[in-house]
Amino acid sequence: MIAHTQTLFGAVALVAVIMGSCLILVGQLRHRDGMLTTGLGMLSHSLAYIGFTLFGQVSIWISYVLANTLLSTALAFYTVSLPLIHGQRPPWRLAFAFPLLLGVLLSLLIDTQEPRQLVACLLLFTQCLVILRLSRIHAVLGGRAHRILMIGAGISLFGLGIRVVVILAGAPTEMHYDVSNLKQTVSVALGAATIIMFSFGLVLLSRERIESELRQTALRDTLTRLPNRLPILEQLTDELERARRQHTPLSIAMLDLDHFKQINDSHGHLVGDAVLRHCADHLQQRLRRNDNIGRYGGEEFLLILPGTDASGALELVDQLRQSMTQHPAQIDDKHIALSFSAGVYGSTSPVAEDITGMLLKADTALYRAKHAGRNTQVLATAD
Ligand code: GH3
Ligand code: MG
Ligand code: MG
Repeated sequence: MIAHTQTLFGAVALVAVIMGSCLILVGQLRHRDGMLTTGLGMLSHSLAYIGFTLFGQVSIWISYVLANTLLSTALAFYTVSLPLIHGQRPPWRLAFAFPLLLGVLLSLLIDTQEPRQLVACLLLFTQCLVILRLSRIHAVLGGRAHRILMIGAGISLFGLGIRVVVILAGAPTEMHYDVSNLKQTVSVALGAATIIMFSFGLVLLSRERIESELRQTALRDTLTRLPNRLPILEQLTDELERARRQHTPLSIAMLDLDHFKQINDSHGHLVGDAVLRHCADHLQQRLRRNDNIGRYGGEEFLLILPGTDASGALELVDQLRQSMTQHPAQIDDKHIALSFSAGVYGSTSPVAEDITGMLLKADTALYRAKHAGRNTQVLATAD
């Protein structure tokens, strides 16, 4: 099917202007989440296509030089949107150097045909490659939006490739914007697909980024930056599953800081908070790579020690406890001595275990450690 090229350009421009305006409204004129720049990209894209519809009717300065510069400006806006969505500083100068260069080169080559067309294709091609690369770099872990952006950039590269092949094959007039043929129809349709995929991909990327941020905030304790109760218990469930499958031992330890109320009472809650941060950092830095730690409660931490039996766990907790007593927290000019008590439970046959039972045993052992005078660890008995 061969469509009337300029009507097709006009239809795509209309779609782009509607989508761009919606995005600008959603972005509320703030460019922090990348929506404003994405919307401006769409508007620029649509203006470029309106310019193409006027090819042959107005001066070539408007329908070719200005229109292609606007198209390049649209790609520059998409380029800066990617880091903006991630709250990073975008490469403004690099991104907008392309339309500037394109505008200058096309002005210089205005009286030529193939060189002018090839330069436009080459610069737009490079911009799509930059978008392709940035889409990879700025992918959200586990997200899919970057794939849509990469496909969009790929489609655009393909469309530009068609134009280059036709121009190099000696038929540049076939790619004039007022000529209707199958190659033009395909090329403009690919341009439309690019606009839709870029806008959709960037909006989706922004959503994925916000969701990932919310997930992080919900699962991380804001004070200590450790996983909070929910994720550390999920981790325990996963580790228990793995230990069952692989028939490996699994140990846990419940740690509770000694006389923490006194620290709050003598130095105030803010210092208490700083002490908690110190404890979390201290413990985390001394754990092995496969071990996990989470903030289980106020000043209680849960350690998960995969592949470790009871005696190994007891030894590790003893080392952590000694190291904690040897390193008082230094908050402002205060040195605050610290210790913890711990209940340790290790299982060599995790098949028969469940996490509630394991936690109960570790907690009972912790209670005994407190009663034994604190600053010690007690190994839980299997029953
Ligand atoms: P014990 O040796 O028996 O554990 O004595 P303790 O004083 O530590 O007693 P307990 O564990 O019952 O008290 C914990 C205290 O920790 C009470 C609470 O005010 C304080 N706490 C809990 N969460 C926070 C926090 O986020 N910041 C601060 N500053 N204090 C906290
Ligand atoms: Mg305590
Ligand atoms: Mg406590």
